[in-house]
Amino acid sequence: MLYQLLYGLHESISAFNVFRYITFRTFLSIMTALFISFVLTPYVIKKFNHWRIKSGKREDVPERHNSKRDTPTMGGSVILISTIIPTLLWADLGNKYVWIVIVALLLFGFIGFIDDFRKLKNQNGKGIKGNTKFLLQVVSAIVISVYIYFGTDFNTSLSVPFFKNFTPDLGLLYILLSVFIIVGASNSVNLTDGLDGLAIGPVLSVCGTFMLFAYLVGHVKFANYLQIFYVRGAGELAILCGAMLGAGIGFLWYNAYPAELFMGDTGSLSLGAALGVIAILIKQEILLVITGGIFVAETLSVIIQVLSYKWKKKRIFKMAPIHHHFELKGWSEEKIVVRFWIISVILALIALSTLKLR
Ligand code: 57M
Repeated sequence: MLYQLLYGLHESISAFNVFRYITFRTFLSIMTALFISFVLTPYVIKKFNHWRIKSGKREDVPERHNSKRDTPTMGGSVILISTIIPTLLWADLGNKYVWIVIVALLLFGFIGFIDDFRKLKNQNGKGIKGNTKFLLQVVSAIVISVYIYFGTDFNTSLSVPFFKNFTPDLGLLYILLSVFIIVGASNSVNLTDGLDGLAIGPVLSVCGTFMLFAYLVGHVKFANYLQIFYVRGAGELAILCGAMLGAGIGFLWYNAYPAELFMGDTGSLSLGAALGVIAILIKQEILLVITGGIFVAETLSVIIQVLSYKWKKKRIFKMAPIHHHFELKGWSEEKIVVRFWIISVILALIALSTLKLR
């Protein structure tokens, strides 16, 4: 909104030409998100404590988690507000891609909210039924994917990191892949969200990586030079990624050990889905698997554990997702989280190397 307003004045005030630049608006978007997040979060923590919006008792958890039952949850609502407002202020609102990600944030945020709300009401950690939640996610992902396919000039070829000449065209099958990526990313971030700062750290590294990629794929000269797909209009997503980055950093300030606020499913489901949608829109679907490697590892640990228990009646990990395994091995929460962050940063660097190594 401010972008349209201020840039609209550039003919009378030439300095306002600066609002044309995505880089400048991305910077403003990060700053606005940080500001909203730092102002709003302490207030929300106070209110949520007062209204007893607490994460409640969990069963069979590593012992230390019992002290966390009074930590307020649903902090994802602040992340959503601090992401969406700066995006509406600084992005080009005529850009379809920006709206697709906003809709994904809202749809999945709403599913997460219903789940968090149910858990809160029941006070036994039980939210909406697993199947119902999954169905809602799949339906939302289908709506988004079908719109991307039919409602935009979408290129259904896959970009394979390290192989510039291998770009298989999936055609209509792309919708299936897209649904899988969105639902998978949403649930993976949710599974990872079990220790203070554990999910938001890798979300930030993926988001930062995508912010740069969005800018590059949306810029015809850079895209041609780097031999990546050019996606006209995708540069505006850098502004949204910037907002998510600022909102996430603001949230981490309070979610860092010992957490004063959890994001809840409102945050984890929506952030995961948004990262999936952005990966699709900037044509970096496979890169999401590399840069979001922590989410992939957490999910694989659950799949391996469940399969191994079903077939061999034996557990591979002391407990899945894998962060619980390290907890039960006696690692401190801070050590696990910081090490997972370090791995995320390394993965982001590997993702960046794909720009040149192809
Ligand atoms: C939700 N939620 C946290 C908080 C957060 C299939 C199975 C592997 C599913 C998995 C599962 O339910 N995972 C998703 C994890 C919970 O946090 C809330 O939930 C939101 C995210 N959805 O924002 O509101 C607790 O996590 C801790 N936490 C922090 N800091 C944070 O910043 O410490 C969260 C955020 C919080 C807090 O204690 O209360 C959660 O873990 O419940 N299930 C599991 O993870 C279960 N694993 C399991 O059953 N493993 C089995 C098999 C099935 C693979 C095995 O290994 O044999 C664990 N969950 C529970 N108990 N409740 C195991 C122990």
